[in-house]
Amino acid sequence: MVYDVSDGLTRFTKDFLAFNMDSIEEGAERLIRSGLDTKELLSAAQKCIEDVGRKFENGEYYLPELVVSGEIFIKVSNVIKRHTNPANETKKIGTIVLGTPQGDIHCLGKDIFGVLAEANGFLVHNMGVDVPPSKFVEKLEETGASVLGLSALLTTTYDPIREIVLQLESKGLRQKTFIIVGGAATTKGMVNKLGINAQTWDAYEGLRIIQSLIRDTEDAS
Ligand code: B12
Repeated sequence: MVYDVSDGLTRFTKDFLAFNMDSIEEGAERLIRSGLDTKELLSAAQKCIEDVGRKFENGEYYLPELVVSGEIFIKVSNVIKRHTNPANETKKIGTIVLGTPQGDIHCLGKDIFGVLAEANGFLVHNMGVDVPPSKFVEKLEETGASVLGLSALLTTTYDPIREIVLQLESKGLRQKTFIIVGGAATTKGMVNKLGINAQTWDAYEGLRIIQSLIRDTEDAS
């Protein structure tokens, strides 16, 4: 029987939402091998995990379901990573310091963005999760990176982001650093509110924003 990508995607979504841990990776792999774009696979997985998040918020699901959904997402991420070609150039086009600020331990979206950025020629310093503001500032000073990528899944992460901006201002580094945030807890409104440069809910869009920034900087110099 001929494999149909649309049917495969429906099955993938069903398996994800039913927490069928054993069939997810194989299903995702088959979808990609049959021509589905990694971007579409990421979007499908993101929709599923957001659905789990909504059910958690409604009280239908509890922490164990949240944990399992994260584990399933990691399996999908592994497939995406396997099929994301690394950049050919040895010369890096820019440097990004990346992390999830203090108090927040969500890492899935940040790590996917990091993989995409590396595959597109950026040097990425992924600092992990629960990173104190001063550590971000130290890393920016040490590496001379011009981009700071922050991931925020909890609304409480606003305070550490504000603190990062303040510390960069006091060190005279704010103007030299392009700050982009992503993750479910972020909104476009944060750009003005927190004094950052950009926001996105989509790793690919984030990459495009940073790439056009690099192009603009090169054109100006
Ligand atoms: C999975 C999950 C978990 C897992 C995380 C596993 C892991 N290793 O990361 C676990 C179980 C650990 C967890 C814990 C908790 N969670 Co949780 N979690 C989720 C869930 C369901 C999915 C998050 C996720 O990974 N999404 C998939 C990724 C791919 O999406 P994403 O992060 O948005 O990333 C995409 C883009 O935004 C972008 N992006 C992301 N970061 C960046 C960064 C840059 C620079 C760029 C350019 C782009 C970019 O690229 C990605 C791909 O396109 C969300 C629900 C939701 N709607 O998000 C709740 C959610 C975030 N969690 C929530 C809560 C409350 C918690 C807990 C407090 C629960 C508890 N009682 O303990 C703890 C928090 C612990 C802590 N201190 O951080 C709430 C937050 C509510 C709020 N407004 O603050 C949510 C929204 C669920 C809900 N609806 O109530 N969680």
